[in-house]
Amino acid sequence: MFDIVFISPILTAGQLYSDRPSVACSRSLKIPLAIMLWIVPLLLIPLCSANSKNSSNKNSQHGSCGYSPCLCAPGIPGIPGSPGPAGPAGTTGSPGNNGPEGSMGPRGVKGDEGPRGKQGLPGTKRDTGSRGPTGPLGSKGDAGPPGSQGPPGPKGPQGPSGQAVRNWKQCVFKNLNDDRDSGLVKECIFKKTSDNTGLRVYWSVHLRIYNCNSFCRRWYFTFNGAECSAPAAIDATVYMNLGAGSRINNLYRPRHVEGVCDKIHKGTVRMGFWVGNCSGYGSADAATGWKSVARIYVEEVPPPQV
Ligand SMILES: *[C@@H]1O[C@H](CO)[C@@H](O)[C@H](O)[C@H]1NC(C)=O
Ligand SMILES: CC(=O)N[C@H]1CO[C@H](CO)[C@@H](O)[C@@H]1O
Repeated sequence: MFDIVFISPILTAGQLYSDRPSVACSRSLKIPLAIMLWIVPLLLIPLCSANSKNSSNKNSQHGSCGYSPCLCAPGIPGIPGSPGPAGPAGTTGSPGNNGPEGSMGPRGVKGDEGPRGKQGLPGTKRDTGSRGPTGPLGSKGDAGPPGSQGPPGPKGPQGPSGQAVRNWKQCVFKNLNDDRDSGLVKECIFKKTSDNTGLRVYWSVHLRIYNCNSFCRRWYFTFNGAECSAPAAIDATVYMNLGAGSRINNLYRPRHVEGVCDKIHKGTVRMGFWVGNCSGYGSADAATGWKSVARIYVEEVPPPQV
């Protein structure tokens, strides 16, 4: 009741100064409401304090002094007024400060591969550098294992014809017993293979002259009917100074007639063994071969040294 009593005069004053009562009423109500919110508590405070003092201290002077007005019970609070209209928009505030830096975001996914770049220009050729120094000789390596045996090589070309294969022949005559005093005793046919080679020949047999004094017989070779002339004849002689009458001898002795004749053409060569006169001596009794084998040996030999 006290509150309303005090507020009413204020409202009345507001109405008195207003030209339009209706509007002024709402206006007067509005302003006092804000003021009331201030004034009511101010008015209540002393009342409450007086009551509290009363209740707290019975012996105080105020308690006894203000006891009578506090007999009135406090009124019920008034009905709150309706809210006023929204005020005009405030001016734009100044921009605030920059906030703190945020934490690093998650790693992005890998992008697609870019297109292939264009081919670059060809580089310029540089001059050849100078030769470097020869390096030191390396150490000798270990010996490798022996290799397997290779296949046999091809057959080589035939070498030149030499005298490795000897060309020779012998003609043998058993129990010849040729008693002629002159003429051809025997022949042996030989095949000579070269013009440059020589022919080595010999005759080996028993020869004899008989019943004569100072007589001689000669045995010799012929080649195709002619005695050797390169270098000379191949012959032998048997001479006896005394061998007739009381000094008769019948001397069969082995004889050997041998030599080499050059410059005989290749081909067939008729080797002849003859008996005849010694130069300067007449005929005499001769015999060739007796109870033994007579032989003519022929061999083609290389040319002599120069
Ligand atoms: C051998 O000598 C005899 C006697 O002197 C002679 O009659 C004969 O013609 C000679 N033979 C040859 C081939 O010269
Ligand atoms: C109304 C009221 O609270 N009165 C009090 C005043 O003080 C006396 C003494 O303390 C109290 O007994 C009363 O109740």
